[in-house]
Amino acid sequence: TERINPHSRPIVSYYFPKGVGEHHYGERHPMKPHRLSLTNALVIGYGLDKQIHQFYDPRPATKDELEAYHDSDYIDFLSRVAPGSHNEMKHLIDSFNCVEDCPIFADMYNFCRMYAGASLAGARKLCSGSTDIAINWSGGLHHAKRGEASGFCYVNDIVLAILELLRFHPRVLYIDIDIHHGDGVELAFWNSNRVMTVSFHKYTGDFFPGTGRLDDNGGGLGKHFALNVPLLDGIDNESYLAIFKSVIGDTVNAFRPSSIVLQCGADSLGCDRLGAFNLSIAAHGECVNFVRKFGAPLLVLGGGGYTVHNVSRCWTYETSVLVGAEVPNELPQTMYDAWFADDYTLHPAIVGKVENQNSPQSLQRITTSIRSKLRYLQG
Ligand code: TV7
Ligand code: CA
Ligand code: ZN
Repeated sequence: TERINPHSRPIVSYYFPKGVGEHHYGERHPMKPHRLSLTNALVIGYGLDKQIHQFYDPRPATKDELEAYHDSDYIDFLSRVAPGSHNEMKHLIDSFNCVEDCPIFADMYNFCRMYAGASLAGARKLCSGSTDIAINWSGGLHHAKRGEASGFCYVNDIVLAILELLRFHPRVLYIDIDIHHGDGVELAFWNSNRVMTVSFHKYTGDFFPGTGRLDDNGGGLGKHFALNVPLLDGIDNESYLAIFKSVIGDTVNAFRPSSIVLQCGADSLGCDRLGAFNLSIAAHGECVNFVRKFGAPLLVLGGGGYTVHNVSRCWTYETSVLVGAEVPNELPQTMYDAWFADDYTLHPAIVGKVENQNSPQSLQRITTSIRSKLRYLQG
């Protein structure tokens, strides 16, 4: 494992709450926290932990910390509910949307405290100026609302981390490459001109959560400070990278963020169990590298990703990109070898079966429209 460029080594802090990967949403549920254990094993297997300045087991967030954004009656409920308390709490369970997508599972509240605690610790480390990049693959749960769960997300660690960054940073840019719209983060900062949100996502009438139109751009003081890039199935590396670099390059130029939060949902990879984009791990990682190169204090988070063996490869590769290390394509041996028995490489051929539904014309129209929206920021 060798450094690519020893002269541009950022200080990288990595947050892995011990035990976070042992939680289970349920047998048939697509969200598998186990992918976090796989990722961590690969990161250590490659020896990347030795190139990371601090490898933390952060403390779980407290109730007060969660209530910096969330309603206290909702956090009260999360702290009390347990599998089996269904009957007496049926009404509350429904009203906080803890059904189907967001089931109540064993130790759920601690799971939430762990992933939120890790994002908060990363944000605080960035605020203190003692790290350049903070990574929390267990975070990035972008759908959670102030008073309810949504889309596998209970607590919005991203909003909490951005609120923390805002104590020291005048302008925070949030970028979301999960295939789903980052609706919870957009909503929290809809009226703010200090947080600019940019989400790339699949947008059709019925794909979850159904929001994130090109012309949804914030309100009040926050008008023009939300951007949405609605895409269709099958988008390939070349088209995605072109639109990503154009939109993010223009946004950084116009907004001049003092720090950046990047949600790296890996359900935008080809062959995802829920998504149908067609990105390779290399292209997903190129988005991360493009953002890294702006050199702004950077909080990197996980998110979705439902083909577990590819998600952990992707986030391992992105960890190597962020520390500036080159790692061999052959995977290191870990206790999870059986998961990677397909070909034991970091970059397997991910052959999506979906053809690109995005025409060059439709992508050009989006790029041009966003460029003109950004002109409002300069004024
Ligand atoms: C960030 N898609 C989260 C993405 C959240 C997507 C959805 C499922 C799903 C849930 C299951 C399950 C599933 C195979 C897939 C309209 C519904 C349809 C629940 C069955 N299998 C992120 C949320 C999305 C739960 N929800 O952005 C238990 O798919 O489309 C919907 C809503 C109503 C509820 N039903 C699904 O990636 C982390 N859910 C199997 C068991
Ligand atoms: Ca997104
Ligand atoms: Zn997603």
